[in-house]
Amino acid sequence: MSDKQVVSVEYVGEVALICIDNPPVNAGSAAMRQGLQKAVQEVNAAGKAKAIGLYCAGRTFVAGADISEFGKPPQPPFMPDLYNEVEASGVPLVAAIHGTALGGGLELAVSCHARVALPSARVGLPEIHLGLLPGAGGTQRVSRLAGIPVALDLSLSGRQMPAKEALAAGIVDRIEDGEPREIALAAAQEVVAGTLATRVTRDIETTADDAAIEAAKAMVAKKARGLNAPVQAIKAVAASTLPFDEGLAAERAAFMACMGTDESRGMIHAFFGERAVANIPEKKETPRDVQSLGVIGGGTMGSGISTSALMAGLPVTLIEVSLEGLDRGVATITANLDGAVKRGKMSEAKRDAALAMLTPSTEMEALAEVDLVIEAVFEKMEIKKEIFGKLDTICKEGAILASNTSYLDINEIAAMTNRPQDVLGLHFFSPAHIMRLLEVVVGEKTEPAVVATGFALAKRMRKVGVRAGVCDGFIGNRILGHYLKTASYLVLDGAHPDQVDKALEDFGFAMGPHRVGDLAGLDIGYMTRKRLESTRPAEERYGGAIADKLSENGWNGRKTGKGYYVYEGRETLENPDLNGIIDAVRAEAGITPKTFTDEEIVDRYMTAMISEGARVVEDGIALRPVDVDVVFLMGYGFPRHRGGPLHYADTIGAKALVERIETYAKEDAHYWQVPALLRKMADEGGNFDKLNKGK
Ligand code: T1G
Repeated sequence: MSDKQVVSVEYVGEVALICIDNPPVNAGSAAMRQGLQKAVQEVNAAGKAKAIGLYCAGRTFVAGADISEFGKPPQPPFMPDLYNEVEASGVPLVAAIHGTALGGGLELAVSCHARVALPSARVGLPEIHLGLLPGAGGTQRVSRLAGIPVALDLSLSGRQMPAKEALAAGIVDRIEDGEPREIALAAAQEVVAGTLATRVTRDIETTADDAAIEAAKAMVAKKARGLNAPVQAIKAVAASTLPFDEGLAAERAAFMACMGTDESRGMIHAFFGERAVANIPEKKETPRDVQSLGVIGGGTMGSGISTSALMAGLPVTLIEVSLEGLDRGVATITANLDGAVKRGKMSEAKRDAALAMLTPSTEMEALAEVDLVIEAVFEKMEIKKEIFGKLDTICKEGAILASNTSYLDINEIAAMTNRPQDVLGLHFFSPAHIMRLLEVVVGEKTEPAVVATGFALAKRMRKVGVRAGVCDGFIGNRILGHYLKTASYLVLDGAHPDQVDKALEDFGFAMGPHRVGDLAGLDIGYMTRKRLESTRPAEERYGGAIADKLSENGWNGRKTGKGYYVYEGRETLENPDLNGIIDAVRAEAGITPKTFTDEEIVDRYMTAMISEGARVVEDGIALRPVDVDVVFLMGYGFPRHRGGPLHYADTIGAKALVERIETYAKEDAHYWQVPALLRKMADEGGNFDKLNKGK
């Protein structure tokens, strides 16, 4: 796009208006930067204007640097230099902020000489979500305008600050409602009239606040253990007490210490990945209109799904077999909504309106007119088949019938109806009103428009839909089932559950697999192992003996107060009976325990996850490697700065992964097999990133 289309200048009396029009979010691309530089220089040279109103077309003020340009050769003018030029402009600029002025967008606004925001506008420095920090003067200018605590808060949280708060903090000078162009014009005219004061931000002195800096360091050491960007961001903000140019240089150094790191690359991959997964073969299909939902089952999942739908403004008819079950479901939904109000996610009025859209019933006939039904009952195929047979006779023609099953065969369920084309899987993750992942499981006969409807529903419910094919466990649980065996083999062979958990938490997982098992309930894994017992290949090493003994003792984790750990109130303690169980199982299996380093624990665990992830892509269950990454980032607590298992695999390299698997295979050739895709990559120098780009 040429400069003139991206940035334009018009004159109204003694005022110039500069408009940035760079859809979709007015990102600070090279064309935008070049256009803005030219426009500011042009207005100063022309000498016709006494003030400049700066605004953006479209839905938002500048939403930041153009992330798609990262990693490419940078083109001048570079943002920090450009914003210094804006600040040095002889003709003062006033920014009219609407939508979200984020990152380089807020940095542009604070390099202007005054700022007016629309009431709905929000400002922020979300670079931390990309493993970066504000790199165009944001840490220096926000500190000067609003103080070091606010600059730390925005740089470290990456949150979006509402206009009213930004006004109180001193980041914006006024709040006015109206169209951005009109706001920019009126504000510039006020600058000329002297009724809107202007300031050169760099000339403002930052008040030192060592206590805030130290508190931020302590918080980051605890909450962002091992991450680089937060540490660098604090350094940059602390430098804002130096003379401006020294502080700016310190910020630049801190920024460059983050740019291009694996941490930043991983988080940028996650940012684009969450959007890339919407690129499905059915993208062009017209989704069916969904204005009402039916949910069958008021248990944890059914009530979570209902909550999420109600929060998205969708009426829900909730079906339970008994009044008692129905009351429990309604009570859980009410509690979920009350929690959302407490977390500030919704107003009380919105909560009441949501509850008013809930219709509980014990009669499935109440679903006759809904547009889409989500079955969320017990994970037993027989029960699901019976329900879908009934739904087929009750629901109107064109109604979509979805199952929330987490691993069962959607084709088998669809075969119970005369409308297999209208059947798909919508696999939510618990808690369903909080977790953003939704696996959209496509059956052999699922119609493309029905797949598109699943994705449209995901977006409506503010979830990220990932397309999955049909197999046991789809994408996430299939891979989970594989790599959890590695955790159990490690414990059988000598590692302690707590050591495995700690090693993986140091790698970045929020919780290690044993703590997760205790949280979810060890009985779930127990039932899965029993379900699969008859199909387990004879040559497969059984890793479930220790977990079986825990469940057989009734120790199923948090809900029973004891599992791998003991739970007393908020305390998580060692289970004194665990070592005895482990020793007995090892002795019975004739295992002489050996020690494992934390590094080897992580290597084995991650290699197993990567291997099954590669097979899921090979088998076409996931469309691309990035789809596997997004499933694990959004559904399994995978550390975001690692970008997901297959993005992380590229930092190890296919050759090294193949060598690892071949080494491990000497112990267990059945479990450790080199996926064909990985072998091909190793032989041809490929990687998952190239595969994402279709190379
Ligand atoms: N650069 C390039 N493309 C971007 C973009 C960006 N900054 N932000 C969004 N897009 C694309 C996005 O990929 C999608 O593309 C489309 O715009 C709509 O986005 C020097 C270094 C602004 C709140 O981190 O938070 O400034 O999929 O679906 O839900 O200090 O986008 O349609 O092809 O998300 O309405 C800092 C990131 C950059 C902001 C809008 N800024 N963006 O949300 O739409 S680093 C950010 C967002 C920086 C400086 C530093 C959100 C949004 P497509 P969307 P949305």
